Amino acid sequence: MKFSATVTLQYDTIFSSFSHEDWLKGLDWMKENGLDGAELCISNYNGLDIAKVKAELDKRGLGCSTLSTGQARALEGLSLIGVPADVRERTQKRFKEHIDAAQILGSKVTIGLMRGLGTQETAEADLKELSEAMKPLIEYADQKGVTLLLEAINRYETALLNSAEATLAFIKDGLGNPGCVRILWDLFHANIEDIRFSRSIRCMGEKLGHVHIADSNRMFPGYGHTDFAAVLKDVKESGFSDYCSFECLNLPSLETVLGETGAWVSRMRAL
Ligand code: LER
Ligand code: MN
Repeated sequence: MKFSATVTLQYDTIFSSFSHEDWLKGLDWMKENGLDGAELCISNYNGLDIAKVKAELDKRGLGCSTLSTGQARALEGLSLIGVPADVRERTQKRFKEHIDAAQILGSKVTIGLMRGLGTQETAEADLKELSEAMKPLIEYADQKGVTLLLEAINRYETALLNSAEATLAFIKDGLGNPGCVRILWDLFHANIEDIRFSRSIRCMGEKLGHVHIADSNRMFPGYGHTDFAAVLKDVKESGFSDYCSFECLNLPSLETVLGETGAWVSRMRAL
């Protein structure tokens, strides 16, 4: 099992302990605290030199776990569903740019809120639309050997794919179970939506591709009520050896996150 944390390259995010200007300091901190890689938050590729980003990761012996892509939904209105054809095409183009970058970085690509939000009333049609919009992305990712991560996100943020089981059902029945699509399981969302963590782990099996770590209240692990030792032991025993990535708020404080990450990761590795 590997560990990473979010670092953002262009726009600040509540999920990183570093501003975008300080992304290199963020990488230094990750290295110093025994993380294996960085989850990179990228909004667009205007003036972004991916070869340079890769060189900075390599210099520190860090990998890249996945590309976090959702900023462009809020900043540019990009979405795969519920938008005019030209916006959907721009969104597909952006995801293809992410896939190109992921191939260079050896990472995966997250499809989170930039898939579109849908509504409960139109969910069936929304998922059909999503399946169609994802087809060219799946074909492209498959050619490039890149994994797409569909994130299960709670009902207060989107009407679609809220639980691990709903996301798994969509991958199998809605997409035809392509090998290059797996699940991003975020423990904050799972705490709201899933029946039991152990049941989700068993259901997802090898379709689990990436884990987001945050406590039940989205604070740093240990400051809510999730039993991380039990969950991560279960995840490890299921055969998962990929990334668990911090995506918690800087709570209860920035100092806690910066000061406790290294020791927490060591404890989790020893499970
Ligand atoms: C992104 O990974 C996520 O978990 C969403 O809640 C962001 O809004
Ligand atoms: Mn997440």
